[in-house]
Amino acid sequence: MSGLSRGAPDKVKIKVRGDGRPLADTGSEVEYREEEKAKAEAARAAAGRSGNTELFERARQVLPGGVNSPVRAMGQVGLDPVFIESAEGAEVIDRAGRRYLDWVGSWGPMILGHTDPEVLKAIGEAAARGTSFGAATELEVELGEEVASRMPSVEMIRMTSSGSEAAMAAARLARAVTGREVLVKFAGAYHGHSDGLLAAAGSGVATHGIPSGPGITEAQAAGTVVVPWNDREAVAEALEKYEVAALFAEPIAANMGVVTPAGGFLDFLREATERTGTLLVFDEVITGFRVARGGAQELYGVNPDLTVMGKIIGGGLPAAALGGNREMMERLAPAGDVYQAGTLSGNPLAVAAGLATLRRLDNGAYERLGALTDRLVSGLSELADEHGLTVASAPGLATPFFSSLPVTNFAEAQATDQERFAAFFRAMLERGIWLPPSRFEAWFVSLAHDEIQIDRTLMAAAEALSATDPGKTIG
Ligand code: KE4
Repeated sequence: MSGLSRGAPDKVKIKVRGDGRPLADTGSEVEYREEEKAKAEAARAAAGRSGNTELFERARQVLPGGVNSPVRAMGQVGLDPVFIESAEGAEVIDRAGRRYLDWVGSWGPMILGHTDPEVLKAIGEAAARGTSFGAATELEVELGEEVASRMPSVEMIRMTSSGSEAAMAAARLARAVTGREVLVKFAGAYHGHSDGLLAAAGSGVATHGIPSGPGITEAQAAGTVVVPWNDREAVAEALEKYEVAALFAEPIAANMGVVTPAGGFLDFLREATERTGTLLVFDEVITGFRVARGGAQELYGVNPDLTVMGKIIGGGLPAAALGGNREMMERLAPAGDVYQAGTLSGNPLAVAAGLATLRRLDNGAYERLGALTDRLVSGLSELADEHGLTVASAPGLATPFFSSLPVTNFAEAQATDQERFAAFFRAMLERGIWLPPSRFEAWFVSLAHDEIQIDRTLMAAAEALSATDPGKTIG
């Protein structure tokens, strides 16, 4: 449901539901949802389908924690995971037919929203030609050309099926190119789950408070130096003390919640790595093609040596990539001697979905995404002032932190109020708003969102914050 409210007047309190029906004058979102829940439960029971709880029990028999990726679990917010059955535009729909306004967007790929007709058409046409060949295809070349035309530092890419794989390849290539071994990463940054990069990671590792140790060798752990985000002294010290192959950074951190680089920090990283012969790796799996047409490296005008990309590049299907200049990238087999491979790398369906998505992301799209983000963030910031919170954001990304102090690094993100966040999450879910179930993640804005849905989100947030703010009685 997009376009319904193009240019809705500012600050109008829209009393409308995600499906466009007017909110009953007296009814609150919670009463509406109770009605919907009762109807949906009855329909499900009649259809003889197991409820969410039973399905979760079944899932836990065959999937560790009942999920295939930890961040989907909701134990950390006091719930069983809600199983989603379908999605459409800016909404996801659970198995009981309940619709939720989606601010997760599959953790970033769905920048056009779900079931975008052009993306589905591209996938269908590709599928009709076969789903995987294990051979070179023309579309992969087109996607490489599209990415190289966008990312200032990228002349060539090597595709993988996940961001973790691409980050792992970046580490191996950096070690081969520099002849060095040590990696430096920031506490709270998440570069996927490869052994050398899992130390003090953000995202699901932070969410579940998991030590990065089990199963990782002493050597691997010792080979990774972790420093605080936005800490110039710590970076300078690490680069002086160790022979560092690569420094990994999310140029805008988004796996400790959104934490932007302090002024000049990315320029400092570029200068400090150049000075010490260290490769600078920007992990743009989240920021790439989202914060700007050419990612954060374009937004900040800082060119890394290698770029890790993912999410949007696959348009919702499994695809990711490593990118860099020709000289460095041609060290990768078969052009060079650094081995990297993948059965489904550059899969025709994922490439078709990625190309269809990227080709829609023109300047107008980024202007719209920025305007939608601004509307959401200004509304959240007003509420934050009332409730002693802070809000961080970047184009297409936002995180409300449950802290009255701005968050500049992972330690400060960890100091935010987990219980208040969890209560807020549950109150928003009751009101039909689907948020990332972790305070260490970002809300992902999409082009399928519109002003009415943003205002509905803000209305729900106002209710949810009032209902869960220990310092405020419900108005
Ligand atoms: P994947 O291996 O999940 O495709 O990408 C790993 C990755 C690498 N770099 C960054 C900056 C990332 O954010 C990610 C993955 N992001 C998480 C959510 N923040 C994915 C969700 C999940 O783990 O299920």
